Amino acid sequence: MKNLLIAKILHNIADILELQEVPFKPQAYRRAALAIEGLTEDIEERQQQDKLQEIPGVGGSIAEKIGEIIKTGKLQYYEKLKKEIKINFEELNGIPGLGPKKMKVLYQKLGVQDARDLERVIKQGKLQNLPGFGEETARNLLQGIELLKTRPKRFLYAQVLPIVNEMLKRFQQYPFVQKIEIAGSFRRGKETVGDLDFLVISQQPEKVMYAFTTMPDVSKVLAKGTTRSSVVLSNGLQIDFRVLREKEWGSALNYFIGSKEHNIELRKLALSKGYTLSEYGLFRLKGKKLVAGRTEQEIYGKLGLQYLEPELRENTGEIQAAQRQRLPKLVTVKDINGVFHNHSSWSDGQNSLLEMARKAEEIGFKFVSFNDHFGHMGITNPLNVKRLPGYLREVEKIRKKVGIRVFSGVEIDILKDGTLPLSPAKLKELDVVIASVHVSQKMPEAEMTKRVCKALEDYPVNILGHPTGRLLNVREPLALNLEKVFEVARQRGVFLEINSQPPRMDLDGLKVKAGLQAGCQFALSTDAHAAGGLEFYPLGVLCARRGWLEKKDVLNCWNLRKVEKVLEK
Ligand code: DGT
Ligand code: CA
Ligand code: CA
Ligand code: ZN
Repeated sequence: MKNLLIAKILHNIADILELQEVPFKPQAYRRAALAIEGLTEDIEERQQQDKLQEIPGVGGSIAEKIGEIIKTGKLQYYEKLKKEIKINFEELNGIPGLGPKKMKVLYQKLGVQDARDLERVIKQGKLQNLPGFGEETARNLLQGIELLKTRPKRFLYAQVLPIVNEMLKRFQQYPFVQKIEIAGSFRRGKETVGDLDFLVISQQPEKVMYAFTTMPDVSKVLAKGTTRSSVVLSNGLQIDFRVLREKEWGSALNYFIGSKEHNIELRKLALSKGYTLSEYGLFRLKGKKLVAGRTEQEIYGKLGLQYLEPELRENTGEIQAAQRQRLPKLVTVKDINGVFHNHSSWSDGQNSLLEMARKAEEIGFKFVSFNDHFGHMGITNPLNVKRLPGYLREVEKIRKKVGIRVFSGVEIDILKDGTLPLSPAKLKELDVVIASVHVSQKMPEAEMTKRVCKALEDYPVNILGHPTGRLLNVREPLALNLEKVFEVARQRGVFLEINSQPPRMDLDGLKVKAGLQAGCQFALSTDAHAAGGLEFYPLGVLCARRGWLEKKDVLNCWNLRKVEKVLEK
């Protein structure tokens, strides 16, 4: 699961070397980074089998660096490079629209070292006069900086997932750890997390805290005690660790899974029933006798509630539903029979259709749907009327080579005026039509809403792709009246996409719930641009669960015959 982290570091190295005008090396790092993104298996397995160097672009020196990242989570060479260049590379690189070439010009001509410098030169009107920049670039960069400043520093779920898994593995191995679980927003499956919260049972808390505060990737110890410690990792992520007693495990787990809003409601309910609830247990108000605390089930039970899955605990009506025994039976990862919306090298993907299909089969899917870009966009190498027949023929060939159902289709641009660049008749020949907004993303709400609704009304669309268009930490959602869009989608039988790509997770749980209440149904997509991307479908399942969905609400859980039938246009 470290594939993406490693690819990211190698990409950044390529960028820095490019900035330093080092010849050839940047391309080598770039090539290795792209190959690792497209890898169909866990890179750690490759390393264990001593097969890193079979990856295209990976020679002895890069293989060694990959090993270091796997072992320590970071790379000395990269840290050194970052110090060598006089600019805050990661900060500048986080500004949308700013690449190494521009960074270099900005540093050489205007001495820009970080986002603050950049903001200053734009406001002074100095940047606009540089060759290759201009007013529009200045405006976009300024907007990007604003976004950086106003957003709290939160980590993507997928970014911290390998860290969580590694921590669990590491601590489960220690003989002095009886039990360890992750709580907080991560446990609730939120798209981003502020920090990580672990809970531990141990008879030797000193040993636990020593092991925790001396982990290889710790850059700072914020607090160290026997019941509670906090550290910051080199990437800036804070981790809280608490050691508990067994009799309070359930109540502590309940408290620290949260959310805070859920906790507050639950305490109110407890009080109304003559109890008080805290992280130490559920107590009778009179006499303070402990009534429950070992397990969460016990606590919810005493309060007259069904057990609540962590994903539901956001105080959006779950406690009332649990009182009436009306909680949904949430969809699970195992229920997903296949995934929609995947890209191949026919547009902007890294792997061939066959490689993607084989990976889907290996994961155990019963079907996979290919939806390469179709439209006018330059950057994504989209399909067009001329290339479409060849694409469909290739999909046809793939069908004979794998043992799963392969759907053909496109992800087609919803143009500015709400039309699609392919006729309804042609679209009907495809198995799966996904329509998405990629171009002209800045439009007033009324116009944008009309545009999206028009596309769904005038064309045979199966799925509305990444409905809000928001990219976590990078791009705000489209100005869109979702209520209206949901209504049209429901009338037209268009499935709302739950996109599993790490920076998307779009629709998110809350919006999924709103769509469900509006009577819509959902399709889960991976939006994979490399074979490895197919593995992120559990992220979409988290959104579905946070949105209260059951199997019947998610197309991917239906049997194949029913899926084929409902896709007919
Ligand atoms: P995050 O870290 O911002 O993504 O969100 P959480 O939910 O992980 O929040 P965090 O780490 O501050 O605290 C973990 C849990 O502890 C939180 O979900 C609920 C509980 N908690 C924290 N502060 C309070 C509080 O002031 N009141 C109550 N009732 N619970 C709290
Ligand atoms: Ca947290
Ligand atoms: Ca915390
Ligand atoms: Zn898209």
